[in-house]
Amino acid sequence: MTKPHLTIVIPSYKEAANMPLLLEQIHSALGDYPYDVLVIDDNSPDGTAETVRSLAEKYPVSVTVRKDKRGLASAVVDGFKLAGGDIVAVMDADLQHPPAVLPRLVRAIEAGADLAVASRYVPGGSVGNWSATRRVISRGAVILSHLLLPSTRGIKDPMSGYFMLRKDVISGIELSPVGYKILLEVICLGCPHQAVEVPFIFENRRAGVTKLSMVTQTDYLRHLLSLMRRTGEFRRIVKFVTVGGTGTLVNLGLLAVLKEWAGLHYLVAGAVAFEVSVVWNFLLNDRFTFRDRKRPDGTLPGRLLRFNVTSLGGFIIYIAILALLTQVFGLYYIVSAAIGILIGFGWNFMVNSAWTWR
Ligand SMILES: Nc1nc2c(ncn2[C@@H]2O[C@H](COP(=O)(O)OP(=O)(O)OP(=O)(O)O)[C@@H](O)[C@H]2O)c(=O)[nH]1
Ligand SMILES: [Mg+2]
Repeated sequence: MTKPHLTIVIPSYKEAANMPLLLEQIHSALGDYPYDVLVIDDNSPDGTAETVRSLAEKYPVSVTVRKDKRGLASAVVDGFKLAGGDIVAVMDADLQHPPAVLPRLVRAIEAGADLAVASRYVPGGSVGNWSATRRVISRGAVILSHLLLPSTRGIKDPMSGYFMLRKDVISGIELSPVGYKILLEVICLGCPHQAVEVPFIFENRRAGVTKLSMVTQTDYLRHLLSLMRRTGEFRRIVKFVTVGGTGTLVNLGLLAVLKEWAGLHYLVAGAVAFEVSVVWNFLLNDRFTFRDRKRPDGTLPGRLLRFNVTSLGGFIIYIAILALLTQVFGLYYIVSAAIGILIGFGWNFMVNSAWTWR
């Protein structure tokens, strides 16, 4: 059986000094596997393109030179468009992404994965000798993406710049490189069916200097927001807040009715009103906010039970604040209840998003 052709896309800017060793290492790593290398260079003044052209006699490599410096992510997107292989890999030019990992990525794809990520954050992988600051920023960035973009949660290193995919993962999707974390776009918009991670150790830059600065940190936040918008996660938050608003009205209305007309003690009325609004919120969120997220094994009563259990924390907060503000601070009980609902709200969103409709 013929092996699917692999195209390796390498964005480059001022990487002439790294090209000979990079191409040699790729070649010896892949042996006789059918591949070609596509360097997307932004008109580097150090002769990167000329160096690559001279190496084309020895290796299956070509270079596309773009007239102006449009950045790393857009270079990768252009590379995707030009790549002829059924499998496409992306890696840096500075040997921080060791070519020796390529065969393991290929094997993962051959074994059925449609996305194979070279990962610094699975056992066996590491960020090498990064400073503590850079480690913390990188970890924080991963946590933020897991929190805000649910489809990245299964991947420990969604920020990696070193990965391989089957071409059909990205065919027909509109990649918009706001930041330079192109893998985030691929995960969130390409919706790979089977993503695996292969450990690697992030090496020191071989030659040349870094091109990415702190500006990229704000780019990263803009990128996350843009992906939240494009994947519908923003709309989900708006829906959750809307449902919460109606639940609050149900809660406060019922509390007033039970206390004023039925004559219940305000804490008993509050407890009943709370449970009714919990079920109310659950049914609306289940049908509306998280409709796409039901797990195959989850049944409605099962999710309702989870929702009740997770709302227990909110319930305790609510009753405590209702009693405290009314009894100790002398607030009108409806006002105390409204404040209690508000404070339990953020907690409930986090827990339910992470557990009930994971
Ligand atoms: N085409 C193109 N490639 C770029 C641009 N900026 C960076 N690159 C390439 O993208 C890859 C990653 O850039 P680096 O500067 O190594 O970024 P980094 O790895 O986060 O930083 P270091 O750890 O300091 O190397 C390298 O292959 C760069 O040559 C650009 O504007 N255009
Ligand atoms: Mg680098």
